[in-house]
Amino acid sequence: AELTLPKDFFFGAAMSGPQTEGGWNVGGKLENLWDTWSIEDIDAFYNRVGSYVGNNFMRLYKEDLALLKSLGMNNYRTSIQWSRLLDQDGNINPEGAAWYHELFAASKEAGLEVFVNLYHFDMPTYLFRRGGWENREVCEAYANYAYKAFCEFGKEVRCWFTFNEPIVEPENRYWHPIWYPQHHSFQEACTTQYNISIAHALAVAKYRQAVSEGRMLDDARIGMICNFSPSYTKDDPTPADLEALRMNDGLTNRWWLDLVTKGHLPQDVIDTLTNDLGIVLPIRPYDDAVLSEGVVDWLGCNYYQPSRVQAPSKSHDEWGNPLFAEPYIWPERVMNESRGWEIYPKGIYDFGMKCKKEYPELEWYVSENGIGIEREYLNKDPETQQVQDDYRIDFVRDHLTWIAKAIQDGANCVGYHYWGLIDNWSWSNAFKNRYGFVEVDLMENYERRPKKSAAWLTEVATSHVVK
Ligand code: BGP
Repeated sequence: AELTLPKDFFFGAAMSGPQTEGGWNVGGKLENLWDTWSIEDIDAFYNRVGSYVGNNFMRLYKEDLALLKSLGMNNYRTSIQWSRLLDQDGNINPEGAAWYHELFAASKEAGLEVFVNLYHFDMPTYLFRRGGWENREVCEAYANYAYKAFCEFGKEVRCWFTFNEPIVEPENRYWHPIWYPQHHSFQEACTTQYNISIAHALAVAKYRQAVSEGRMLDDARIGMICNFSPSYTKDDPTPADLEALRMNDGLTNRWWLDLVTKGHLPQDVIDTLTNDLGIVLPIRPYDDAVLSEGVVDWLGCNYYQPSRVQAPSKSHDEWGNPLFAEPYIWPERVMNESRGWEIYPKGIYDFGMKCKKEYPELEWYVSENGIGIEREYLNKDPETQQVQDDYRIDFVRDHLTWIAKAIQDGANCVGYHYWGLIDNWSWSNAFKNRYGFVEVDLMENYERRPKKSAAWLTEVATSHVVK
Protein backbone atom coordinates (compact mmCIF):
# COMPACT_ATOMS: atom_id res chain seq x y z
CA ALA A 1 0.00 0.00 0.00
CA GLU A 2 0.99 3.61 -0.53
CA LEU A 3 2.63 5.20 2.50
CA THR A 4 1.16 8.54 3.46
CA LEU A 5 1.95 11.14 6.07
CA PRO A 6 -0.83 12.73 8.15
CA LYS A 7 -2.73 15.66 6.59
CA ASP A 8 -1.76 18.14 9.29
CA PHE A 9 1.88 17.00 9.30
CA PHE A 10 4.46 19.79 9.66
CA PHE A 11 6.58 19.59 6.51
CA GLY A 12 9.43 22.02 6.44
CA ALA A 13 13.06 22.86 6.72
CA ALA A 14 15.50 23.54 9.52
CA MET A 15 18.32 26.03 9.63
CA SER A 16 20.12 28.16 12.20
CA GLY A 17 21.03 31.82 12.57
CA PRO A 18 24.81 31.41 12.71
CA GLN A 19 24.86 29.15 9.63
CA THR A 20 22.72 31.29 7.39
CA GLU A 21 22.36 34.92 8.41
CA GLY A 22 25.78 36.41 7.82
CA GLY A 23 26.02 40.04 8.92
CA TRP A 24 28.21 38.86 11.76
CA ASN A 25 29.20 42.37 12.86
CA VAL A 26 26.35 44.58 11.70
CA GLY A 27 23.67 46.35 13.70
CA GLY A 28 25.40 46.05 17.04
CA LYS A 29 25.82 42.28 16.86
CA LEU A 30 28.40 41.00 19.33
CA GLU A 31 30.92 38.33 18.46
CA ASN A 32 29.94 34.76 19.12
CA LEU A 33 32.42 31.91 19.39
CA TRP A 34 32.25 31.13 15.67
CA ASP A 35 33.11 34.69 14.75
CA THR A 36 35.93 34.77 17.25
CA TRP A 37 37.34 31.44 16.15
CA SER A 38 37.13 32.55 12.50
CA ILE A 39 39.13 35.66 13.38
CA GLU A 40 41.68 33.91 15.56
CA ASP A 41 42.29 30.79 13.48
CA ILE A 42 40.84 30.78 9.99
CA ASP A 43 42.85 27.64 9.19
CA ALA A 44 40.48 25.72 11.46
CA PHE A 45 37.81 26.09 8.78
CA TYR A 46 37.43 24.15 5.56
CA ASN A 47 38.86 26.19 2.67
CA ARG A 48 39.41 29.00 5.20
CA VAL A 49 35.75 29.96 5.02
CA GLY A 50 34.70 31.35 8.39
CA SER A 51 31.26 32.09 9.73
CA TYR A 52 31.00 35.69 8.52
CA VAL A 53 28.58 35.46 5.62
CA GLY A 54 26.59 32.30 6.39
CA ASN A 55 24.68 31.69 3.19
CA ASN A 56 23.76 35.36 2.95
CA PHE A 57 20.26 34.84 4.37
CA MET A 58 20.10 38.30 5.95
CA ARG A 59 20.15 39.80 2.48
CA LEU A 60 18.27 37.08 0.65
CA TYR A 61 15.65 36.04 3.21
CA LYS A 62 12.66 37.21 1.19
CA GLU A 63 13.74 35.15 -1.81
CA ASP A 64 14.51 32.19 0.41
CA LEU A 65 11.13 32.26 2.11
CA ALA A 66 9.44 32.38 -1.29
CA LEU A 67 11.60 29.45 -2.36
CA LEU A 68 10.65 27.40 0.72
CA LYS A 69 7.02 28.08 0.03
CA SER A 70 7.33 27.16 -3.64
CA LEU A 71 8.91 23.85 -2.62
CA GLY A 72 5.77 22.97 -0.70
CA MET A 73 7.03 23.64 2.83
CA ASN A 74 4.48 24.83 5.37
CA ASN A 75 6.94 25.94 8.02
CA TYR A 76 10.59 26.19 8.95
CA ARG A 77 12.83 26.50 11.95
CA THR A 78 15.62 28.96 12.51
CA SER A 79 17.37 30.34 15.57
CA ILE A 80 17.74 33.76 17.08
CA GLN A 81 21.37 34.64 17.72
CA TRP A 82 21.86 35.62 21.35
CA SER A 83 24.76 37.81 20.21
CA ARG A 84 22.44 39.73 17.88
CA LEU A 85 19.40 40.12 20.11
CA LEU A 86 21.09 41.31 23.31
CA ASP A 87 23.85 43.75 24.14
CA GLN A 88 26.65 43.11 26.63
CA ASP A 89 24.45 44.22 29.51
CA GLY A 90 21.79 41.68 28.64
CA ASN A 91 19.37 44.25 27.25
CA ILE A 92 17.63 44.20 23.88
CA ASN A 93 19.75 45.50 21.03
CA PRO A 94 17.07 47.39 19.06
CA GLU A 95 18.72 46.89 15.66
CA GLY A 96 19.08 43.17 16.26
CA ALA A 97 15.48 42.87 17.39
CA ALA A 98 14.30 44.85 14.36
CA TRP A 99 15.81 42.33 11.96
CA TYR A 100 14.04 39.40 13.64
CA HIS A 101 10.74 41.32 13.65
CA GLU A 102 11.24 41.81 9.92
CA LEU A 103 12.00 38.13 9.38
CA PHE A 104 8.97 36.94 11.34
CA ALA A 105 6.69 39.40 9.53
CA ALA A 106 8.06 38.29 6.16
CA SER A 107 7.52 34.65 7.12
CA LYS A 108 3.91 35.33 7.95
CA GLU A 109 3.47 37.17 4.69
CA ALA A 110 4.98 34.23 2.81
CA GLY A 111 2.52 31.87 4.53
CA LEU A 112 5.21 30.03 6.48
CA GLU A 113 5.06 29.40 10.20
CA VAL A 114 8.44 29.93 11.83
CA PHE A 115 9.64 27.80 14.75
CA VAL A 116 12.26 29.59 16.82
CA ASN A 117 15.17 28.02 18.62
CA LEU A 118 17.14 30.10 21.13
CA TYR A 119 20.56 28.49 21.10
CA HIS A 120 22.39 26.76 18.28
CA PHE A 121 25.99 26.38 19.53
CA ASP A 122 26.40 30.18 19.45
CA MET A 123 27.69 31.35 22.80
CA PRO A 124 28.45 35.10 22.85
CA THR A 125 32.21 35.29 23.22
CA TYR A 126 32.23 37.64 26.22
CA LEU A 127 30.19 35.05 28.15
CA PHE A 128 32.49 32.27 27.04
CA ARG A 129 35.38 34.31 28.46
CA ARG A 130 33.54 34.22 31.77
CA GLY A 131 33.52 30.42 31.72
CA GLY A 132 30.68 29.71 29.30
CA TRP A 133 28.43 26.84 30.36
CA GLU A 134 30.90 25.91 33.08
CA ASN A 135 29.79 29.05 34.94
CA ARG A 136 26.35 28.92 36.54
CA GLU A 137 25.95 32.68 36.05
CA VAL A 138 25.94 32.09 32.30
CA CYS A 139 22.92 29.82 32.82
CA GLU A 140 21.20 32.76 34.53
CA ALA A 141 22.24 35.06 31.68
CA TYR A 142 20.74 32.57 29.22
CA ALA A 143 17.46 32.51 31.16
CA ASN A 144 17.40 36.32 30.98
CA TYR A 145 18.02 36.14 27.23
CA ALA A 146 15.20 33.62 26.82
CA TYR A 147 12.80 35.79 28.80
CA LYS A 148 13.72 38.88 26.76
CA ALA A 149 13.09 36.92 23.55
CA PHE A 150 9.69 35.66 24.82
CA CYS A 151 8.65 39.22 25.75
CA GLU A 152 9.86 40.67 22.45
CA PHE A 153 8.43 38.07 20.06
CA GLY A 154 5.82 36.26 22.15
CA LYS A 155 2.97 37.50 19.98
CA GLU A 156 4.75 36.69 16.71
CA VAL A 157 6.09 33.20 17.28
CA ARG A 158 4.09 30.22 18.50
CA CYS A 159 6.64 27.40 18.74
CA TRP A 160 9.79 27.91 20.80
CA PHE A 161 12.76 25.70 21.56
CA THR A 162 15.40 26.23 24.24
CA PHE A 163 18.33 24.38 22.69
CA ASN A 164 19.41 22.57 19.56
CA GLU A 165 21.39 19.39 20.26
CA PRO A 166 22.44 20.32 23.79
CA ILE A 167 24.86 17.40 23.99
CA VAL A 168 26.89 18.43 20.97
CA GLU A 169 28.44 21.39 22.70
CA PRO A 170 29.99 19.30 25.52
CA GLU A 171 30.88 16.60 23.00
CA ASN A 172 32.44 18.73 20.32
CA ARG A 173 34.16 21.30 22.51
CA TYR A 174 35.43 18.97 25.24
CA TRP A 175 34.78 15.26 24.95
CA HIS A 176 35.84 14.67 21.32
CA PRO A 177 37.08 18.19 20.95
CA ILE A 178 36.86 19.26 17.34
CA TRP A 179 35.54 22.75 18.17
CA TYR A 180 37.05 25.67 20.02
CA PRO A 181 38.44 25.55 22.72
CA GLN A 182 39.34 21.90 21.97
CA HIS A 183 39.94 20.72 25.53
CA HIS A 184 40.18 16.97 26.01
CA SER A 185 38.21 16.86 29.22
CA PHE A 186 35.33 14.54 29.98
CA GLN A 187 34.95 16.36 33.29
CA GLU A 188 34.38 19.68 31.51
CA ALA A 189 31.99 17.96 29.12
CA CYS A 190 29.91 16.65 32.02
CA THR A 191 29.93 20.00 33.85
CA THR A 192 28.74 21.66 30.65
CA GLN A 193 26.05 19.06 30.03
CA TYR A 194 24.74 19.43 33.56
CA ASN A 195 24.68 23.22 33.44
CA ILE A 196 22.97 23.27 30.04
CA SER A 197 20.26 21.12 31.61
CA ILE A 198 19.91 23.72 34.37
CA ALA A 199 19.87 26.55 31.80
CA HIS A 200 17.13 24.74 29.87
CA ALA A 201 15.00 24.36 33.00
CA LEU A 202 15.51 28.01 33.98
CA ALA A 203 14.42 29.09 30.49
CA VAL A 204 11.30 26.91 30.58
CA ALA A 205 10.43 28.50 33.94
CA LYS A 206 10.79 31.92 32.29
CA TYR A 207 8.57 30.75 29.47
CA ARG A 208 5.84 29.67 31.92
CA GLN A 209 6.19 33.06 33.58
CA ALA A 210 5.78 34.84 30.23
CA VAL A 211 2.67 32.74 29.55
CA SER A 212 1.15 33.64 32.91
CA GLU A 213 1.88 37.30 32.21
CA GLY A 214 -0.08 37.08 28.96
CA ARG A 215 2.95 37.75 26.78
CA MET A 216 2.66 34.65 24.58
CA LEU A 217 0.14 33.51 21.98
CA ASP A 218 -2.69 31.38 23.37
CA ASP A 219 -1.48 28.26 21.59
CA ALA A 220 2.24 28.83 22.24
CA ARG A 221 4.45 25.82 22.94
CA ILE A 222 7.92 25.23 24.30
CA GLY A 223 10.23 22.36 23.44
CA MET A 224 13.80 21.20 23.11
CA ILE A 225 15.57 19.77 20.05
CA CYS A 226 17.93 16.84 20.59
CA ASN A 227 20.04 14.68 18.34
CA PHE A 228 18.75 11.38 19.55
CA SER A 229 20.95 8.58 18.29
CA PRO A 230 19.22 5.28 18.81
CA SER A 231 21.90 3.21 20.51
CA TYR A 232 22.81 -0.34 19.55
CA THR A 233 25.47 -2.83 20.53
CA LYS A 234 26.57 -6.17 19.06
CA ASP A 235 24.02 -8.83 18.23
CA ASP A 236 25.55 -11.19 20.81
CA PRO A 237 26.50 -8.76 23.58
CA THR A 238 28.47 -9.56 26.71
CA PRO A 239 27.26 -8.03 29.99
CA ALA A 240 30.03 -5.43 29.58
CA ASP A 241 28.67 -4.48 26.12
CA LEU A 242 25.21 -4.04 27.62
CA GLU A 243 26.67 -1.86 30.34
CA ALA A 244 28.39 0.30 27.69
CA LEU A 245 25.06 0.54 25.89
CA ARG A 246 23.23 1.60 29.07
CA MET A 247 25.66 4.46 29.69
CA ASN A 248 25.86 5.56 26.07
CA ASP A 249 22.09 5.62 25.71
CA GLY A 250 21.77 7.10 29.19
CA LEU A 251 24.08 10.02 28.59
CA THR A 252 23.00 10.88 25.06
CA ASN A 253 19.29 10.01 24.96
CA ARG A 254 17.71 9.26 28.33
CA TRP A 255 19.39 12.23 30.00
CA TRP A 256 17.34 14.65 27.87
CA LEU A 257 14.21 12.53 27.54
CA ASP A 258 13.91 12.22 31.31
CA LEU A 259 14.63 15.91 31.80
CA VAL A 260 11.97 17.11 29.38
CA THR A 261 9.26 14.57 30.24
CA LYS A 262 9.85 13.93 33.97
CA GLY A 263 11.79 16.96 35.15
CA HIS A 264 14.80 15.08 36.47
CA LEU A 265 18.00 13.44 35.24
CA PRO A 266 18.47 9.64 35.12
CA GLN A 267 19.85 8.60 38.51
CA ASP A 268 21.70 5.53 37.20
CA VAL A 269 23.69 7.74 34.81
CA ILE A 270 24.48 10.28 37.54
CA ASP A 271 25.55 7.40 39.83
CA THR A 272 27.90 5.88 37.25
CA LEU A 273 29.40 9.26 36.45
CA THR A 274 30.05 10.19 40.05
CA ASN A 275 30.72 6.82 41.70
CA ASP A 276 32.51 4.90 38.95
CA LEU A 277 33.98 7.47 36.58
CA GLY A 278 35.15 10.04 39.12
CA ILE A 279 33.18 12.93 37.69
CA VAL A 280 32.12 15.81 39.94
CA LEU A 281 28.87 17.39 38.81
CA PRO A 282 28.25 21.00 39.83
CA ILE A 283 25.07 20.07 41.70
CA ARG A 284 23.70 22.72 44.01
CA PRO A 285 21.10 22.49 46.76
CA TYR A 286 17.59 22.87 45.31
CA ASP A 287 18.68 21.83 41.80
CA ASP A 288 15.99 19.14 41.93
CA ALA A 289 13.42 21.91 42.11
CA VAL A 290 15.10 23.81 39.25
CA LEU A 291 15.23 20.73 37.01
CA SER A 292 11.61 19.87 37.74
CA GLU A 293 10.67 23.01 35.76
CA GLY A 294 12.30 21.53 32.65
CA VAL A 295 9.25 19.62 31.40
CA VAL A 296 8.25 20.74 27.90
CA ASP A 297 5.22 20.51 25.60
CA TRP A 298 6.92 18.59 22.81
CA LEU A 299 10.29 17.62 21.42
CA GLY A 300 12.31 17.77 18.24
CA CYS A 301 14.44 14.81 17.22
CA ASN A 302 17.37 15.46 14.87
CA TYR A 303 18.23 12.17 13.28
CA TYR A 304 21.29 11.57 11.12
CA GLN A 305 22.91 8.38 12.35
CA PRO A 306 22.61 5.66 14.95
CA SER A 307 25.15 5.15 17.69
CA ARG A 308 26.78 1.72 17.99
CA VAL A 309 28.92 0.91 20.99
CA GLN A 310 30.65 -1.94 22.76
CA ALA A 311 32.58 -2.40 26.00
CA PRO A 312 35.75 -0.27 26.04
CA SER A 313 39.03 -2.11 25.57
CA LYS A 314 40.79 0.17 28.10
CA SER A 315 39.67 2.16 31.11
CA HIS A 316 41.05 5.57 30.08
CA ASP A 317 41.86 7.42 26.89
CA GLU A 318 45.28 8.93 26.19
CA TRP A 319 44.34 12.20 27.94
CA GLY A 320 43.34 10.39 31.11
CA ASN A 321 39.58 10.61 30.58
CA PRO A 322 37.56 7.63 31.82
CA LEU A 323 35.95 5.52 29.09
CA PHE A 324 32.62 3.76 29.45
CA ALA A 325 32.16 2.63 25.83
CA GLU A 326 33.90 2.56 22.49
CA PRO A 327 32.53 2.62 18.97
CA TYR A 328 31.35 -0.65 17.48
CA ILE A 329 31.72 -1.00 13.73
CA TRP A 330 28.69 -2.90 12.53
CA PRO A 331 29.81 -5.17 9.66
CA GLU A 332 26.72 -4.31 7.60
CA ARG A 333 26.88 -0.58 7.97
CA VAL A 334 26.33 1.73 5.00
CA MET A 335 28.24 4.98 5.13
CA ASN A 336 27.88 8.49 3.81
CA GLU A 337 31.60 8.79 3.16
CA SER A 338 31.54 12.57 2.74
CA ARG A 339 30.46 13.07 6.33
CA GLY A 340 31.67 9.82 7.86
CA TRP A 341 28.20 9.10 9.21
CA GLU A 342 26.33 5.81 8.98
CA ILE A 343 23.07 5.80 7.02
CA TYR A 344 20.47 3.76 8.87
CA PRO A 345 16.91 4.93 8.14
CA LYS A 346 15.32 2.32 10.39
CA GLY A 347 16.87 4.09 13.39
CA ILE A 348 14.14 6.71 13.32
CA TYR A 349 11.51 3.97 13.47
CA ASP A 350 13.27 2.40 16.45
CA PHE A 351 13.39 5.78 18.19
CA GLY A 352 9.65 6.23 17.58
CA MET A 353 8.83 2.82 18.99
CA LYS A 354 11.01 3.41 22.02
CA CYS A 355 9.25 6.69 22.74
CA LYS A 356 5.87 5.06 22.30
CA LYS A 357 6.80 2.48 24.91
CA GLU A 358 8.79 4.50 27.40
CA TYR A 359 7.45 8.04 27.00
CA PRO A 360 3.90 7.42 25.75
CA GLU A 361 2.67 10.97 26.35
CA LEU A 362 5.47 12.59 24.37
CA GLU A 363 4.69 14.35 21.10
CA TRP A 364 7.67 14.85 18.83
CA TYR A 365 8.71 15.64 15.28
CA VAL A 366 11.77 14.97 13.18
CA SER A 367 13.45 18.34 13.52
CA GLU A 368 16.48 17.62 11.31
CA ASN A 369 17.41 14.91 8.85
CA GLY A 370 19.57 15.23 5.78
CA ILE A 371 22.59 14.20 3.80
CA GLY A 372 25.69 16.30 3.18
CA ILE A 373 27.75 15.39 0.11
CA GLU A 374 31.10 16.79 -0.93
CA ARG A 375 32.01 17.94 -4.45
CA GLU A 376 28.41 17.95 -5.59
CA TYR A 377 29.43 20.22 -8.45
CA LEU A 378 30.89 17.10 -10.08
CA ASN A 379 27.36 15.74 -10.36
CA LYS A 380 26.05 18.54 -12.57
CA ASP A 381 24.22 17.87 -15.79
CA PRO A 382 26.56 19.23 -18.46
CA GLU A 383 23.69 20.86 -20.39
CA THR A 384 21.55 22.40 -17.66
CA GLN A 385 24.23 22.69 -14.95
CA GLN A 386 21.73 21.30 -12.47
CA VAL A 387 23.03 19.09 -9.63
CA GLN A 388 21.75 15.55 -10.18
CA ASP A 389 21.34 14.36 -6.60
CA ASP A 390 19.40 11.12 -6.83
CA TYR A 391 21.16 9.94 -3.65
CA ARG A 392 19.35 12.72 -1.76
CA ILE A 393 15.98 11.52 -3.04
CA ASP A 394 16.83 7.98 -1.93
CA PHE A 395 18.01 9.14 1.49
CA VAL A 396 14.92 11.20 2.26
CA ARG A 397 12.52 8.66 0.77
CA ASP A 398 14.00 5.89 2.94
CA HIS A 399 13.72 7.99 6.09
CA LEU A 400 10.18 9.18 5.31
CA THR A 401 9.19 5.59 4.67
CA TRP A 402 10.32 4.54 8.15
CA ILE A 403 8.69 7.63 9.66
CA ALA A 404 5.37 6.80 7.97
CA LYS A 405 5.65 3.21 9.22
CA ALA A 406 6.37 4.43 12.74
CA ILE A 407 3.27 6.63 12.63
CA GLN A 408 1.21 3.67 11.37
CA ASP A 409 2.50 1.69 14.34
CA GLY A 410 1.47 4.37 16.81
CA ALA A 411 4.43 6.76 17.06
CA ASN A 412 3.36 10.26 18.06
CA CYS A 413 5.42 11.96 15.34
CA VAL A 414 3.86 15.13 13.95
CA GLY A 415 6.30 16.51 11.42
CA TYR A 416 9.49 16.42 9.38
CA HIS A 417 12.08 19.12 8.79
CA TYR A 418 14.84 18.58 6.28
CA TRP A 419 18.18 20.04 7.39
CA GLY A 420 19.60 22.70 5.18
CA LEU A 421 17.02 22.87 2.42
CA ILE A 422 19.21 25.58 0.92
CA ASP A 423 22.96 24.79 1.17
CA ASN A 424 24.37 26.55 4.21
CA TRP A 425 27.57 27.16 6.12
CA SER A 426 28.50 24.42 8.52
CA TRP A 427 30.65 24.83 11.59
CA SER A 428 34.25 23.93 10.77
CA ASN A 429 33.27 22.13 7.54
CA ALA A 430 32.02 25.39 5.99
CA PHE A 431 30.61 24.54 2.52
CA LYS A 432 32.42 21.22 2.10
CA ASN A 433 29.35 19.00 2.46
CA ARG A 434 26.23 20.27 0.74
CA TYR A 435 22.86 19.37 2.26
CA GLY A 436 20.46 21.44 0.20
CA PHE A 437 17.69 20.61 -2.21
CA VAL A 438 18.78 24.00 -3.47
CA GLU A 439 22.37 24.75 -4.44
CA VAL A 440 24.10 27.91 -3.30
CA ASP A 441 26.66 29.00 -5.88
CA LEU A 442 29.47 30.70 -4.01
CA MET A 443 31.09 31.78 -7.29
CA GLU A 444 27.92 33.55 -8.40
CA ASN A 445 27.10 35.75 -5.47
CA TYR A 446 25.34 33.06 -3.45
CA GLU A 447 22.80 32.47 -6.19
CA ARG A 448 20.18 29.80 -5.36
CA ARG A 449 19.52 26.98 -7.85
CA PRO A 450 17.16 24.05 -7.24
CA LYS A 451 18.82 20.65 -7.61
CA LYS A 452 17.14 17.70 -9.30
CA SER A 453 15.74 16.51 -5.96
CA ALA A 454 13.75 19.73 -5.44
CA ALA A 455 10.93 18.72 -7.77
CA TRP A 456 10.64 15.33 -6.04
CA LEU A 457 10.52 16.98 -2.62
CA THR A 458 7.81 19.40 -3.69
CA GLU A 459 5.68 16.53 -4.91
CA VAL A 460 5.98 14.65 -1.60
CA ALA A 461 5.53 17.75 0.55
CA THR A 462 2.34 18.76 -1.21
CA SER A 463 0.78 15.30 -1.64
CA HIS A 464 2.02 13.80 1.67
CA VAL A 465 2.49 10.57 -0.26
CA VAL A 466 5.94 8.99 0.08
CA LYS A 467 6.92 7.93 -3.44
C1 BGP B 1 23.36 19.08 13.23
C2 BGP B 1 23.31 20.54 13.53
C3 BGP B 1 23.24 21.41 12.35
C4 BGP B 1 23.92 20.92 11.09
C5 BGP B 1 23.78 19.42 10.89
C6 BGP B 1 24.67 18.83 9.84
O1 BGP B 1 24.15 18.46 14.20
O2 BGP B 1 22.21 20.86 14.37
O3 BGP B 1 23.63 22.69 12.75
O4 BGP B 1 25.10 21.50 10.86
O5 BGP B 1 23.98 18.70 12.07
O6 BGP B 1 25.94 18.58 10.36
P1 BGP B 1 27.26 19.14 9.72
O7 BGP B 1 26.96 20.52 9.27
O8 BGP B 1 28.26 19.10 10.81
O9 BGP B 1 27.60 18.23 8.61
